[in-house]
Amino acid sequence: MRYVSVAALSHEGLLRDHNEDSVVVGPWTLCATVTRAPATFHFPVGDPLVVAIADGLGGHPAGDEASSLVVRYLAAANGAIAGSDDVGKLIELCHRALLAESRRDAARSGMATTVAGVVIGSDSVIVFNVGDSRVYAFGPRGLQLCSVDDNPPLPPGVRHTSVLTQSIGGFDPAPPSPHITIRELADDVSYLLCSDGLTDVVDDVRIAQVLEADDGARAIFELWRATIDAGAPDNISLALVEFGDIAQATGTEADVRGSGPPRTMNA
Ligand SMILES: [Mn+2]
Repeated sequence: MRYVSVAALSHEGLLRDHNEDSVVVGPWTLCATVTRAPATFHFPVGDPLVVAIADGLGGHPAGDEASSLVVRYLAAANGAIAGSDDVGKLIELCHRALLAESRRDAARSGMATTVAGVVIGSDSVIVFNVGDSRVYAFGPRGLQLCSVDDNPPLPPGVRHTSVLTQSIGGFDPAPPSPHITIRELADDVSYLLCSDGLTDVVDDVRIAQVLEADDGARAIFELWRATIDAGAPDNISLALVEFGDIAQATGTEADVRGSGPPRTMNA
């Protein structure tokens, strides 16, 4: 049986005093809290599975609550996201919910977040994003950026900006236009989701090196470590989505058991 494995981590970084990123892995959410180590989840391939990262906007109030709201909405919809139309509707729903929160409480006025994620189906992967959190595919063709950064054009020599051209929530009542693409599911292509806390300080070449050398929780740990080594000025959230087959896993387990010394019943 084919399965999806997801390793994920969220960390405040070295300069920020708290984490405003949130993560959803199927029915599980991590709402603006911190994991000290990657967590790993396994799901059968079949029912739709949503995995996403939301980065609450700095400079706006309640970024942690904005990102938390979005991952909670996605988790609640997990399993019922039938296609890209549903993803678009969910993002619009999140936008309206954040605007309502903004109106209800002046201290939260303009609360906003990015989102970047995938919905894994039985034979397809929906990739979606608003803002500058990213989704990469990694496989035989190397590392490929699948999401579209909603940043304005940068002047020559400038690599990064925190300015976004659209977000979920914020001051614009019109809902954002999410970037949504559908890809064929391939077992040898994995997906890395990350907030800009990774990509502002670790370049694509280094990301590809890590994904080439490691997988699962080890790869997530090494990407986190590369960010820390680079000073980790922002919150960092990562999720790596990979595919496997339970038949292979069982074979490995049997091999390991078979290679050990014979067991006796005497405890
Ligand atoms: Mn960020």
